[in-house]
Amino acid sequence: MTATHCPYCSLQCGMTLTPRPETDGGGYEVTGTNFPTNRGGLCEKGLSSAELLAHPDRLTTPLVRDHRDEPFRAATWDEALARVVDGLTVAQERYGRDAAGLFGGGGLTNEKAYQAGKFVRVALRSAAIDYNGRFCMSSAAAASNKAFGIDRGLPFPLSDIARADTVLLVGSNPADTMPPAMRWFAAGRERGARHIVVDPRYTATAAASDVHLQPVPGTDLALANGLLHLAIKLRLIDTAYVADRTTGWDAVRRAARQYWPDRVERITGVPVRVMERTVRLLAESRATMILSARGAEQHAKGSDTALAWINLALALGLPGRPYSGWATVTGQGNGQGGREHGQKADQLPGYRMLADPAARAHVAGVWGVDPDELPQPGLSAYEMLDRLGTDGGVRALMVMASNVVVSAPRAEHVRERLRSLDFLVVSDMFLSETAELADVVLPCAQWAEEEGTMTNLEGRVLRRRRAVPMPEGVRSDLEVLHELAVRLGRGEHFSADPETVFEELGRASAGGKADYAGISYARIEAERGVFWPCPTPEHEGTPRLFRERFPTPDGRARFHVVHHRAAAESPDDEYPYRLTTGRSRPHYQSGTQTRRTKALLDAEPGPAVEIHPDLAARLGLADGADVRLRTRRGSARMRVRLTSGIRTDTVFAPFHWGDDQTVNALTNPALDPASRMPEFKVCAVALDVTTGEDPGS
Ligand SMILES: Nc1nc2c(c(=O)[nH]1)N[C@H]1C(S)=C(S)[C@@H](COP(=O)(O)OP(=O)(O)OC[C@H]3O[C@@H](n4cnc5c(=O)[nH]c(N)nc54)[C@H](O)[C@@H]3O)O[C@H]1N2
Ligand SMILES: Nc1nc2c(c(=O)[nH]1)N[C@H]1C(S)=C(S)[C@@H](COP(=O)(O)OP(=O)(O)OC[C@H]3O[C@@H](n4cnc5c(=O)[nH]c(N)nc54)[C@H](O)[C@@H]3O)O[C@H]1N2
Ligand code: SF4
Ligand SMILES: [Mo]
Repeated sequence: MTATHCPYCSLQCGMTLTPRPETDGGGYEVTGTNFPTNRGGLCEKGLSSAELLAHPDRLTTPLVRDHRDEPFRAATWDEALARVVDGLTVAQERYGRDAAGLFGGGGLTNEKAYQAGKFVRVALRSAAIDYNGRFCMSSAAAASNKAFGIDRGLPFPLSDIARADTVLLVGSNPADTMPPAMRWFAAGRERGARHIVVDPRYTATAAASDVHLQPVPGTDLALANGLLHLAIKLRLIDTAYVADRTTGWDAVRRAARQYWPDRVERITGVPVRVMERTVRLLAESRATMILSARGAEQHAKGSDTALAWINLALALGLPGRPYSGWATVTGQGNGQGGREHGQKADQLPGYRMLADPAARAHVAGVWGVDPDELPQPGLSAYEMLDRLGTDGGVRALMVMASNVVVSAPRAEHVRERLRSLDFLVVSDMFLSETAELADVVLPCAQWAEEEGTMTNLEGRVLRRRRAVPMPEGVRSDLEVLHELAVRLGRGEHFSADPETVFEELGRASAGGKADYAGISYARIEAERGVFWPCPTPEHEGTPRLFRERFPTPDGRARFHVVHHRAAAESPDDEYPYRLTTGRSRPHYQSGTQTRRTKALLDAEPGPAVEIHPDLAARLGLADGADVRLRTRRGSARMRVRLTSGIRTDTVFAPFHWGDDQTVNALTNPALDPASRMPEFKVCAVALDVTTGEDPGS
């Protein structure tokens, strides 16, 4: 029996894997452990995760092919890696260094994320690296950095939620996306805490709360400004806090005048009296939290929206107060660590910036290279995908831990761009929809088969331990990157040993914002995780941030003036409804893993689009009917699920499915100017009633 952590979301629930006797079907029994975040709890995804370790679809040998229209054939690692090196170097010789690139993932361990960033900058000497976290945390990250000078999802331990008197969740549905976290919300409510949910749908999370605000998708910024306007009018501002701990209030106070309640009700659809009740609950409790997630952030104005809620939190004096503050709920398993160690286009380890000469000098020193050798910042995730195969774009791409054909916006276009590449290599445990397009597929180890560290939603660095042997034929991404570096003639700069890489990562991060220098494998083990920043072995780590000061040059948090604007696409005669997208409880992300898990597939065998019965009646759609969703970018087919919990002008669909059920065939790649986040959460859609078996034709 070995204690490790779940392969899926950022809660990183503690679990043990125990071999089950062959007489009992074999495989592994998964049990939740008493880790501080999940306290024994696991959701159905974690519980069923071990089924994939020995799944019949599991890749256990590299696959190659000479032409994309041929089937794959099994190859040796030697041949596959030789092809990868050849694909990358030929593209670089033909088109320049930046023609070879890597698309990474927030599910990768800290060690792998660090190694991926270093591999691209040092072994390939290319600028072309970004990752799927751009589609996840980037708006919240941009806002946190601007306002607080640091980007750590929760600036307090998860269990603090139980101690808050008022919690507002904006665009966050933990009852489905992090079920075991609900214990902390439930504990708060038992103490009498009030919970408020802002979501166009009446979610399971909303059902467990006291107040539900149901805005038009894409209007959270106006709502936050409207609440601020009311807080000023009702004299609820914490003026002492604003004076002592912040800058920029006067301009924000003036800007808030434009958000008088009637106007905000017209924009958002939230009644004035509900806004008044909300702002009183927020201001009049001793400990108040505002928690943000993808619903508010995955917009072309996602970073300004996050800033608007931060403005409200600062005006009410919340950040740094006990059991209070603004926070964002990180998503992927290593969504937090994945954004700290340099797999982002503009970033170096320790959350340093690639364009900063001092940062370049420090990291180049640790890497043993000349700072001038390091490339400058490259393109963000969608921009990289959009330009694949074009002049100045990437021609040979490695995809590691992302299934972009399903999860990137405007997915059909992304598929076309991938097809236009000279060379595509995908590392995955399964033949994902993206791997199906590749020239070379590398079979990677699964979470429980290798050592590494993850940084959970609280900024707690934890050890994901090897619990089971790695099947023959697969390799860890860490080893693969090391071996490729060796073959590219840069092997002396790389290691394949996780602990060695972690120690180097610590040195590279030293003095940076996300400082891991004092964290070691032994400490993580002994202390059940260590919170960064942790600059020295003597430092105890930092569970709570902002107590005395903010990590800005003057120690103060910064207000920012932000204004409402319409979504990039609004409903019209041709596309009359709003589509928003997100998650359903049994499935995870692009579905590569959970669509292969029996219990999860039984629980939800296909995607369902949620439609209000009034809208359905107007369209003549019955529950369970087939419907085709159509936008300016493409179409997708789905089953109808009637629910009176959704707005009548909005439909919701999950993005966990591929082929002609790919929701991202529909979504709008309009990008946030600061974070480069696509507008996953709102676009204009038409619903076509279909008949029978093949609604597409
Ligand atoms: N079951 C499951 N759990 C997961 C994942 C998964 O794929 N499946 N993925 C993990 C990852 S990577 C992430 S990032 C997290 C995401 O976790 P969440 O952010 O909780 O999940 P989402 O479903 O994307 O979005 C949350 C809510 O936003 C609402 N919403 C949509 N548009 C708007 C809007 O304009 N404004 C507001 N206020 N709300 C809106 C949706 O109705 C939805 O209920 O979940 C993690 N956990
Ligand atoms: N419409 C819409 N689209 C969205 C979102 C939305 O809300 N709506 N949410 C966005 C968000 S928040 C996110 S995080 C993205 C996520 O979307 P993706 O980036 O596609 O994430 P996953 O499905 O987790 O992809 C992980 C892939 O890597 C494989 N994998 C898992 N672990 C490893 C590993 O250690 N190494 C390697 N090499 N492979 C591994 C898995 O089998 C899977 O195929 O989707 C985004 N797309
Ligand atoms: S909540 Fe997240 S970490 Fe916990 S078991 Fe479920 S998927 Fe795994
Ligand atoms: Mo995410």
